[in-house]
Parts: sequence; structure tokens; C-alpha cells
Amino acid sequence: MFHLVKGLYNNWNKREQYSILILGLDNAGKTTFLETLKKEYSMHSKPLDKIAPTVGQNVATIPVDNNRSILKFWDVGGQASLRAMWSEYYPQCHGIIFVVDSTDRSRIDECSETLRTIVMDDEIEGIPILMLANKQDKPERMEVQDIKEIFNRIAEHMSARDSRVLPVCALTGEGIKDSIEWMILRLQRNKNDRPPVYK
Ligand SMILES: Nc1nc2c(ncn2[C@@H]2O[C@H](COP(=O)(O)OP(=O)(O)OP(=O)(O)O)[C@@H](O)[C@H]2O)c(=O)[nH]1
Ligand SMILES: [Mg+2]
Repeated sequence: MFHLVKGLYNNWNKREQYSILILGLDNAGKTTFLETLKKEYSMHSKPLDKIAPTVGQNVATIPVDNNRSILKFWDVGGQASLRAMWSEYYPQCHGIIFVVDSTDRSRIDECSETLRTIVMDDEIEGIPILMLANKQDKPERMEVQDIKEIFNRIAEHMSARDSRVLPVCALTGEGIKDSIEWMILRLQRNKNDRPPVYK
């Protein structure tokens, strides 16, 4: 009897866990975004001035939606030599956050080609993609509207997948919670196509 009750309790207590992949060129601000996100959700985080370029991966598990769901973030290095490894994460991921350095005009073509390669991969068919126009605090940033136009040209290649471009500042946290709320809604809507893991 005890085991039955315990089993029922454990099942009832299980939470949905979604994996989210944070991608983007090196120096876009992916790790800064993740550390600020941890802080916004009252978790222990690294001082932002101690963040070095990512060579492997950073993982953070964050309870959201009044503790009803868990988001597991995978922040992987964006240097050109590391991008080939991204696709290994696609089969398990439920959503992608693509971070763009809004001040990096010289690499905007490389950035959009990198995004196009992701979008064209069959493994991510149907999952939500959120593009974050980061570093909005910098006066030399590109206009969000211009970044949206670039993204929308790529979005033509997507079927009915949910996608969005949002301005953020990973250093100050501005726009970060809104972006996560957008993602949570999409993950929950999509859960029949790509079911979460129950933990
Ligand atoms: N001004 C400003 N600087 C930022 C912002 N976000 C990140 N940075 C800076 O951008 C630089 C790169 O940030 P990272 O978070 O290491 O970038 P990354 O995308 O993780 O880079 P890789 O790990 O090499 O792929 C750091 O100097 C950050 O302080 C932002 O919103 N505003
Ligand atoms: Mg990094």
C-alpha cells in the first residue's frame, strides 16, 4: 500500500522538463544571457565579468511557471570550429534561442547564414525559435526592425513553426523574462509534437 501511494505521489508530483538550446555566433552574449537568466530566477549565478568564451557547454536547470515546469538550458560555444557540434543537440531539444550581437554589423551575414543552416535542419522541424537581438544598451546597435527583416527572410524557409525576434540586454536583464515567457507558451503548445521529459 505504501509503495502504491508513494508511486502515485511521485507521478502526481512529476514536472515537465523542456530542453532549450542557446545558439549564436561567438561573443553574441549567450553565456551572459544564461547567467542573467539564472539571477532573474533567483538562482546562484556567476559574476558577469568572469565569463570567458565557452569551449564546451554550460547547463542550467531552472524551475519556471510557479514550479510547474523545468527549463533545461544548454549554452554551447559559438566559435566557428564548435558550430559543427550544435546539431548533436537537436534531437533532444524542444526550443532554440538564437542570440545575435546587435552591434556586430561586420558579421551579420555570417550570423544569418548560421541561422539559416539551423532552420534548414530537419531535426528541428516544428520547434519554436526565438531570436534575441542582444546588446540593446549599446548606442551603435542595429535597429531591431532591421534585424527582424533579416530574420523574416530566413523564416520564409520555416513551415508553421513559431518564431519571434525580441530585443534584450543580457547585461542588465532587460527583456529576458518576457522572452522566456514567450518560449514557455510555445513549448506548452507544442508538447504534443515534441513531448517534454517528466522528472
Ligand atoms: N554591452 C553589452 N555587452 C554584452 C551584453 N551581453 C553580452 N555582452 C558582452 O559580450 C561579450 C561576450 O559575451 P559572452 O556571454 O561570453 O558571449 P557568448 O555568446 O557566450 O560567446 P561564446 O561562448 O564564445 O560563444 C562579453 O564581453 C559580455 O560582457 C549586453 O547585453 N550588452
Ligand atoms: Mg559562451
